[in-house]
Amino acid sequence: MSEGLYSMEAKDFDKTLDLKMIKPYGDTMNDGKTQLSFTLPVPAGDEAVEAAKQLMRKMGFENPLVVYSKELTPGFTFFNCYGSCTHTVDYTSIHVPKVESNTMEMKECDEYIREHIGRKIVVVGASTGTDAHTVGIDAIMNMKGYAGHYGLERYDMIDAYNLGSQVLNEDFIAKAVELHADALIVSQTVTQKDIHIKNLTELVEMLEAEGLRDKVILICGGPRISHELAKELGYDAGFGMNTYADDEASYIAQEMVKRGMK
Ligand code: B12
Repeated sequence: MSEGLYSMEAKDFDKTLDLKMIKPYGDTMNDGKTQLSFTLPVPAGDEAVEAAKQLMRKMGFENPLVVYSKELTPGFTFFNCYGSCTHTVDYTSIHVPKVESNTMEMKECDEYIREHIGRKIVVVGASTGTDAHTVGIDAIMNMKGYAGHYGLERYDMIDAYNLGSQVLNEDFIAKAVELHADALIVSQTVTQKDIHIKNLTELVEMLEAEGLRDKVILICGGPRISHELAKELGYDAGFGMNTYADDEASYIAQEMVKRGMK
């Protein structure tokens, strides 16, 4: 084989995996190769591309490369870029708080409720405040479910009430009281200007003011909700992306048993 680039063999590439110092992988281990995109509030042109590269260097990327840029609307340019990340993280020191329950399939969960609680659980759900997104709460509650996981309405041992979207916190609470809810589940999708924090906090405060907070299991969910955030806001549990009705029904049932709720 000739000298130069083509003489490189697999053995020449870095294959070191150090979990205490991980960084993005592109072609070879530890090359740091990353794709990112962003918009800058300047018109398209050479200066805009240079600004994007300088910004990437400040973000810790070596060899910044702008592979695509387009002015979206006058004065705002969008960039697709590549660069090599210079930072690493210690994967071995990471601890992510998670909901602690065993996820059971629907039939198993129904059986668990029948055996340990002996009556149907009442779950009231809504997408609250100004949030108009219904697909998330429907994925959890609708009879047909989502991605092969049946929703709560399908469970024999759960009475599920989906109130839809843009439900005011006061109306949500009133309905929960009327239906004698065991669990309240809230979906929040829009997080612009932290509207979800304000809305979720208001619900907790209203429940506390009415002396209801400790009487229900309170859960929130959505694409940008984590269990950690939910706990901080005063919820019992939080569920994010790629969670299904099974996760939530199992948590509610096991939590009710833990608390001795009959
Ligand atoms: C469809 C959609 C809409 C539709 C909603 C229709 C409907 N009936 O729901 C319409 C067009 C109305 C819409 C409007 C808006 N939207 Co919109 N929308 C989307 C879109 C494309 C998909 C969302 C979705 O349906 N996902 C699928 C579901 C299944 O996923 P999910 O919600 O994450 O749910 C899963 C988990 O999160 C979890 N989960 C969710 N809820 C709950 C609840 C509980 C209790 C539990 C346990 C679990 C759980 O379980 C689900 C299954 O795994 C997203 C972009 C995207 N691709 O995600 C933007 C997006 C959410 N929308 C966005 C925005 C900004 C808006 C508007 C404000 C736009 C505007 N300026 O008018 C308005 C909001 C109006 C309002 N008042 O709320 C932004 C939100 C950005 C942010 N960080 O806040 C997004 C991310 C788009 C973007 N990239 O900018 N939108």
